[in-house]
Amino acid sequence: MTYMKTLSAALMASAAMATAAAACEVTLRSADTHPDGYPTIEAVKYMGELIQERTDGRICIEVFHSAQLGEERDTIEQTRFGVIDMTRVSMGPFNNLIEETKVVSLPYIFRSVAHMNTVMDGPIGEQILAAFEPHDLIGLAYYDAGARSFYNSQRPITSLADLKDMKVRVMQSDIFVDMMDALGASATPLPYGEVYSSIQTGVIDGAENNPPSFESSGHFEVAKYYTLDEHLIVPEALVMSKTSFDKLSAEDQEIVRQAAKESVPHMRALWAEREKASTEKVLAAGAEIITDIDKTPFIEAMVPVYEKHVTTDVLRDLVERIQATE
Ligand code: GTR
Repeated sequence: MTYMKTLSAALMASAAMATAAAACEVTLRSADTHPDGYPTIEAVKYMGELIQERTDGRICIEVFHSAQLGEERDTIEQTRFGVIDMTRVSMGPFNNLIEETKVVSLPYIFRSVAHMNTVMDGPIGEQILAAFEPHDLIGLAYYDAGARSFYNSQRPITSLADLKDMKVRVMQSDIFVDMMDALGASATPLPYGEVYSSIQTGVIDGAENNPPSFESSGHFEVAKYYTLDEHLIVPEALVMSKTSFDKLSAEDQEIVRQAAKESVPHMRALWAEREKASTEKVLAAGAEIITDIDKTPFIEAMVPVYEKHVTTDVLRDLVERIQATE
């Protein structure tokens, strides 16, 4: 291509983009802590494409990745107050705000990721989504986040004894602090963005997460021992500000809800691919993945956590129904 042709092609492309952007009467700003390309980000972008198509370009979503709009606790607050329109976060940081979310954050409450998906796709998932509304949030969908396991910079964990007295970062929820206590370790609740440097400088020994986060955060570079004890299977939530939702017509609200629903299978497919790719990447970089671990003592140690946190009839009923779900 000649210089002039390249230039006019570039000008036409930017004019087309400007027209598309101008056509968006409403741009919903959505926050996420993960880097661009992560399955949750791509799923919300996909949802945005569906919405744009179905509203003839009137409504768009702009995804702000890499915690550009803040850490999860902040984006939840900002979404409640309508400063941000949407946020995609783990259910963990909701625990101290919305009682029902505690149930899905209990260690070993789900027998497998498939069990979690069945529960969240059914009436229990619906009940928990509805619990967001009194807190000025509209629960739109659940995403998959696999299972979370421990990693650290010190030694391979093959039993509870190896975990003893280790300083481990957890998400900011009392359940996770009590979980670490029950396991004989010491919990350090921190925002996600502070974990890398805290391990690197020795403020903490490690953290816990799923393989895609272990990889995309770079934590594997500073904490190479990763033990697949799978103590938490916490679903992720995509929530919208009630203030922003109420501004949409009933028809547009339905389009948003439906597009969120349709983004779920797309997300799950991306998740499966990413889990595999992340595992390969960390192994190639020298991480050690310990799979030979007896989970029984870990599961048994959780009794006091359930006793302390499952304290109301609503929570007891949810726990029983989850356990009874095949
Ligand atoms: C990730 C999750 C994030 C965030 C992060 C954390 O797996 O997708 O939403 O919760 O873990 O540990 O803070």
